[in-house]
Amino acid sequence: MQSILKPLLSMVLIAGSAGAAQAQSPFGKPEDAIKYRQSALFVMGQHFGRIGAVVKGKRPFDKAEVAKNAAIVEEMSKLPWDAFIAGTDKGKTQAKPNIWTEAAKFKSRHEKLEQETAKLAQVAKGGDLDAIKAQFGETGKACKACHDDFRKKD
Ligand code: ASC
Repeated sequence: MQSILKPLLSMVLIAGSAGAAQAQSPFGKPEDAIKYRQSALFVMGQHFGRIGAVVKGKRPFDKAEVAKNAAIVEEMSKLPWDAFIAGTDKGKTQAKPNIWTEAAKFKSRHEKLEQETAKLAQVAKGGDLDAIKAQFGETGKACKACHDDFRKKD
């Protein structure tokens, strides 16, 4: 009896822990993870673009508005990364498979972005347009560095 129960028990335990590991993902479906990260990146792009319009002189400089946009950019820049879960290089996504094979490089890229957006939010609060322009440029470089390596062109 012992000899039958033991392997059965270990099978149950293995199945249980696999279930627990899967339950760690907050996303119901892989498509939801893709939609989530695209949504955060889209909102970030919209608000970054509004600052860009000011930087390019296409929209009047309103200090409070720029600060608000920069705070949203900072917050959004924290969100997409946990949604790059395994298996989500397939489907409606421009994510390149090397996100998962060069994970450390991808992490350093998004951490750089998060640092630059935090600086942008800080500088925007100060209200110095020249400083905002400079930090807008640095933040854009961080966007581009990641896109160049990890986003499909199409
Ligand atoms: C944007 C936007 C991006 C970045 C990138 C910067 O406004 O939507 O993805 O800037 O183009 O190089």
